Amino acid sequence: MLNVLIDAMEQAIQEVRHMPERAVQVFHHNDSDGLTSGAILTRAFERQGFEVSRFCLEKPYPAVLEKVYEQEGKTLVFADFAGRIAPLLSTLNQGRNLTLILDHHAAEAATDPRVINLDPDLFGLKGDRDISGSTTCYLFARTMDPANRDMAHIAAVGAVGDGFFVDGALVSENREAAMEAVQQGLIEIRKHDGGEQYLLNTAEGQLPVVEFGDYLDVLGGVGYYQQGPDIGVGVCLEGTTPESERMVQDLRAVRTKLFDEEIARLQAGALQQAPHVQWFDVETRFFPMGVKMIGAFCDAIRDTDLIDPGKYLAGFQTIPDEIPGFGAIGLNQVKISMRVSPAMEEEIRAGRAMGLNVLLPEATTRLGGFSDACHSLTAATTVAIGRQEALIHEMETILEGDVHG
Ligand SMILES: [Mn+2]
Repeated sequence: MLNVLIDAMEQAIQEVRHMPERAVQVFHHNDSDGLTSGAILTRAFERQGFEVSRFCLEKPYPAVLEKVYEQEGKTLVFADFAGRIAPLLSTLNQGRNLTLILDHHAAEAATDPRVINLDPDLFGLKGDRDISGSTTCYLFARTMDPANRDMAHIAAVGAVGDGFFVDGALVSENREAAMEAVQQGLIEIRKHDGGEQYLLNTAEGQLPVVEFGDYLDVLGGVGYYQQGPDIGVGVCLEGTTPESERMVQDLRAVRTKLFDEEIARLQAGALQQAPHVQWFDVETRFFPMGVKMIGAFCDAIRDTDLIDPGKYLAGFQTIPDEIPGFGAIGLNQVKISMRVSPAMEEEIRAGRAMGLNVLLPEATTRLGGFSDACHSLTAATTVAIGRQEALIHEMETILEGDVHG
């Protein structure tokens, strides 16, 4: 229920106000929903006189969380991730810091009273339909101060960026935020046959929100290790600048160049073949792009004649031992992203082939890796560097067992 969520936000805000330091640390995701979430929270807390330290993370890696929770007496806010790992944060926190979670993914309740999970999933709202991370942060900001209504359009950008539409239109709380922005003259909604188009009214004219979401995704994903997220948060709050325009253009060119070089390597025989899985390892060649790019690259090649349409596709990318703004950290992990061809997509949908949401987490767990976002047709996890072949081998073992069992 929305009322219960707002009440819980109200109480959490009281707790924040009772903290001895007027300072918060905001940790947020690097896609368009995550950047808009970070922007909304930063401005809302600053308006209340808080000093805000903002950190953009591609994933809430356990090693990063352990370092964060070496602190004591701080106010920590997680946005657009961490809803599901509230029990882990509780274990790390042990009552020592005030932790707020403003996520919208499937969530679990916290077990430490000083970890307050405000994920709407725990309050009967659907995070893949009704409410984005940005809209969750917007509701929180508005509860803190009604003046934060002027960020409704930023919430709508995040909601469109995450792409959760019903019959081509935003619904529920996401729609409320968009309508508020329409009333303020910051967004225009155009109806068409397939649903609605959302347009941002800017000083330079109208900009489709879908395009602006992609702009933010490039800054946060491709530009992750080059201050892209900082530029992206600035763009959410102040609009685009010549600097941001130049950066997005450069980042798109870098992405094209690095993808083309990798395609050439695959054409030259870099794609390795196991019985059911074809795989490759870009190692550190995608740097300085973020590790979201290995998934984007798999997407780009999954329907080409580079790959065998009858096998699963897996790509590895080494995760740098560095979090921008946070410093060096020994992650020692490699990310694996998996996709399938359109033909295999049909097999999985029909239940004739194992979904990636079963295959990859199972193999990853056997190697003591970290599973986060796994769906039946797209999945990604991390394992220790050097375990790439072992992971492929585990998947083959699981698939053999499935075939003969
Ligand atoms: Mn999101």
